[in-house]
Amino acid sequence: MEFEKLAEQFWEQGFVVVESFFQADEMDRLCHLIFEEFGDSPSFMHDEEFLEKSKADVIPWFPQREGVFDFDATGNHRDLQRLTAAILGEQWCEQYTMVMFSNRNSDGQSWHQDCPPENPSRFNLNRLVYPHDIDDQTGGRTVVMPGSHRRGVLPAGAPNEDLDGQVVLQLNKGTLVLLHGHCWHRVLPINNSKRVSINFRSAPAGTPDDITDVCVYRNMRYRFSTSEVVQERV
Ligand SMILES: O=C(O)CCC(=O)C(=O)O
Ligand SMILES: [Fe+2]
Repeated sequence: MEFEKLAEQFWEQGFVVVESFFQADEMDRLCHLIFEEFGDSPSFMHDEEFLEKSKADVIPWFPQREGVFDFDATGNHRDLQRLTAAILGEQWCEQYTMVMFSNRNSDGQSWHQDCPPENPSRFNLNRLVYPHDIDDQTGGRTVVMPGSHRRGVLPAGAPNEDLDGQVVLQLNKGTLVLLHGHCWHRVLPINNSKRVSINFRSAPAGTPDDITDVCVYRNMRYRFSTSEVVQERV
């Protein structure tokens, strides 16, 4: 694998997509585990205001916090570690594993940055693994804006509109996406199928653990730890 070339692409675009990074049987096993965990009609109580304004129609699960370690081997994949080091340098740190589940016919997620971009060297690195195909039929494709990790704050405006230059990703089972936390991204509405992604979040060495506590949307900044809108944007 050409780690340096992929790292270069990452720093140019703010993301990099590697297809067939993981084996299909490993993906099937994790997908099964996730569907077992969530069952048929899971619910998650983000407060109404957040759901309404962010359209973040997604239920997070942090397996390690519940003593579930079935995802660790995937996160510790040797080439994933190497690619991460090629991007962040040898001293990067692991944050946590977050599984994201979206129900059939749910809204996806509006444009956002995972953390405020004011300090370009303070960011999280999403390492997203897709354990099933996500295409036009399933909906829920991930949309990114190339180069936007260098463009500062996501402009205020309509939370979900198409933006010039956006790229809609094709996500086949086993695809890895590394995505800079300042890179503008969103998830399209989901059709009649469940959607999951697994995020092995990491960051440059020395990044505060709560780096993703405040998320930037086009209509607000939101703090998860206190469930409050910390800034209205117009
Ligand atoms: O599930 C995805 O494709 C993207 C999720 C996301 O926004 C994130 O992990 O920060
Ligand atoms: Fe995100």
